[in-house]
Amino acid sequence: MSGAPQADLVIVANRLPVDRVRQPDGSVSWRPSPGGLVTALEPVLRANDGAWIGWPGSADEDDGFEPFEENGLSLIPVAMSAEEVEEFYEGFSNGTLWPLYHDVVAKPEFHREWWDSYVTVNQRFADRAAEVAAEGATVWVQDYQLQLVPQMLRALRPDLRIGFYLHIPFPPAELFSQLPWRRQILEGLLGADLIGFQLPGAAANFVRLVRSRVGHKTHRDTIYLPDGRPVKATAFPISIDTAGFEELARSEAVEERAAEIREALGNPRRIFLGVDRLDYTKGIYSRLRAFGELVRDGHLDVEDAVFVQVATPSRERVEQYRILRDDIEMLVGRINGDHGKIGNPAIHYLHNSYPREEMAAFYRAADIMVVTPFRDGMNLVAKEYVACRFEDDGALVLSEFAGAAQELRQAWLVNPYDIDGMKSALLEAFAADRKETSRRMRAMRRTVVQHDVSKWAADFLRELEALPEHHDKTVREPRSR
Ligand code: ADQ
Repeated sequence: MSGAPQADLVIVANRLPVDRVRQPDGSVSWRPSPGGLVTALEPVLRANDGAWIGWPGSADEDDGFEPFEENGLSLIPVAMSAEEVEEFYEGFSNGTLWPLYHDVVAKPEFHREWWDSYVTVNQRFADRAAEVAAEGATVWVQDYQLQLVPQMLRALRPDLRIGFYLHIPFPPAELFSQLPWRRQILEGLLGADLIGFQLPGAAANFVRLVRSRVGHKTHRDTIYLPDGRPVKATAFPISIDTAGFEELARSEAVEERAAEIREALGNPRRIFLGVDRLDYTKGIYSRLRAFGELVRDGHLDVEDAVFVQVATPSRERVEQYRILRDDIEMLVGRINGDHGKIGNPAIHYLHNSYPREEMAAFYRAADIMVVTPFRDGMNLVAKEYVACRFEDDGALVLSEFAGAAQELRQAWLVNPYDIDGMKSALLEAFAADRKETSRRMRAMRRTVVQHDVSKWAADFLRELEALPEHHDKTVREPRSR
């Protein structure tokens, strides 16, 4: 392919780590949208002539889709039409797979046109990866939007080493089996040499499904395909840039901003904080209800305790997300109307996205972080909070259905379906003394410091390289970090 680099390491993800912005004069420019994934992968991409293939986030097919360099990274945009955004992205990815993989918390919709679009767009990503990857290169495909890419890519380029990582849960067979295209998805994933999941239980669900639905032989975490190629399915719990967050949290600017936030909230005794994408899997409504009842029943006083809920706008064109937003905003209005006082609303609700510095300031200002998803692959917010609490203080109330609960055992673990249980946990965390919170936080901090996102990426790539293979190139370690 003309102009495209020949990369030894290729990341294929639904989104590029930049946003495509069309200027008023019609020209196209790029705005970085940094996330944990790019922070973790940047050094290893640089050391391996790496390239990142992804959609730049706006529907457009015309121009501005040539490969380009941004901060020394080779970025390769994949275009999507408005119809594909609707059918592939909002439809099959977020209306079918997202609810199905999250315990059917919402009802998944099955539409054959959505599936057709999923196949078409996956093929486009696979074609692009096949053009860009050097002979024997490593290609790492990310997440539920691209589950067919491993098989499609292997058909085009059997010389490649292919990894896949699923950021969201992988459901039990009883739920996955509802999917009319279940076999195609399983076979799509089996194009990879290594399939990574957040938790061992998810990997086990996958292996069991392959055995029962596709009929391949399996032994522990390995699947043996009829042509003798083994596929390994195993857990790699993702993490965050722990040192980066801690450094931010220790900065004077963030410390000052945290004090400002506390001051603006009236210096209450305790600040509760929720930070989530506005998504029905995150359990925002139930947690606010639990807090509202504690205020209503006089267990908490709005002069002592305040709840700050930061909700990032998300998937706003999808009907279920619009309804969720209305429901939450109505609840916040009702709780504040019934129990707030002048200058002391019970809940501060912010529907906005913030820079990392502001997020760190929120984490520093909060005494009790409340993370209560009904189901979550990992939940990075919980880990970010822990990373920012370098004085070993602060309490974490965490849903047992977040992947993070398997590592952060010392949190106040709750069942988000049990409103009374959540109320008790919120009260316990509210009343906990410094000795108790320190004991818990110290242990959690050890986990998050030892397992950061660089380790996650290195562990995955090392395992992928170690698998028996027919390739000769290996991923080089970054020279300096
Ligand atoms: P998400 O569902 O998006 O991720 P999460 O893991 O919590 O959930 O990550 C959210 C990220 O967005 C965090 O880094 C957080 O700081 C940031 N964020 C949230 N609200 C924000 C705001 N208002 N402004 C700015 N930033 C905000 C999916 C899966 C998770 C899995 C991750 C990574 O659903 O289970 O942990 O991928 O694999």
